[in-house]
Amino acid sequence: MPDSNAPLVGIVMGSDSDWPKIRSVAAALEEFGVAYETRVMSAHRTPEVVRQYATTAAARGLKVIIAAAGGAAHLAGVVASHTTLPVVGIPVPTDVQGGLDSLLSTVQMPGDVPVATVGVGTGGARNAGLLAVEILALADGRLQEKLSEFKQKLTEKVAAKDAALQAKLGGEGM
Ligand code: RP5
Repeated sequence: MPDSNAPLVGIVMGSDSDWPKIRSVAAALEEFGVAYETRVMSAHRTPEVVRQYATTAAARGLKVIIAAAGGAAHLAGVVASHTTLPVVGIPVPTDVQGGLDSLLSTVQMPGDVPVATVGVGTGGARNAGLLAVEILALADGRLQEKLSEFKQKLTEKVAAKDAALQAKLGGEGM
């Protein structure tokens, strides 16, 4: 019998210094009850570990890999080169124009080796988690239902904010 607690998503990051900047990815997965594992490995400092991880991920039961790195951020691309699993890239914020270096080196993959790159920052990391949930939901009706509820709550939240703003402004406007 398959282990229902076995991780379905692998979160890998280039350094432990990345974790505080991307932990919203894990929070998103937890919201949906998706099991994940978290590892530090570097495309440049430990290339053999990355190769090993990516080439064995599918056989271990992972369905999606999320890879976060900053600067010369090649981790997601290298992981994608070694697996047929979908890979989501998180560009980690840096001091270089907020992480433009990370963004470009994650997103600008050559044709044939896709990396679904999210935005830089907390929202991007959260979206990486949500995208992984959406991928898993293609084959999981329970997750599809949770995603529909999530969308409905978003609608309600924004409607409440709109109503609050209307009340505060009291019909101001031109
Ligand atoms: C990248 O280098 C890591 O993903 C991290 O964003 C950056 C700096 O790593 P540390 O020097 O903090 O370990 O590979």
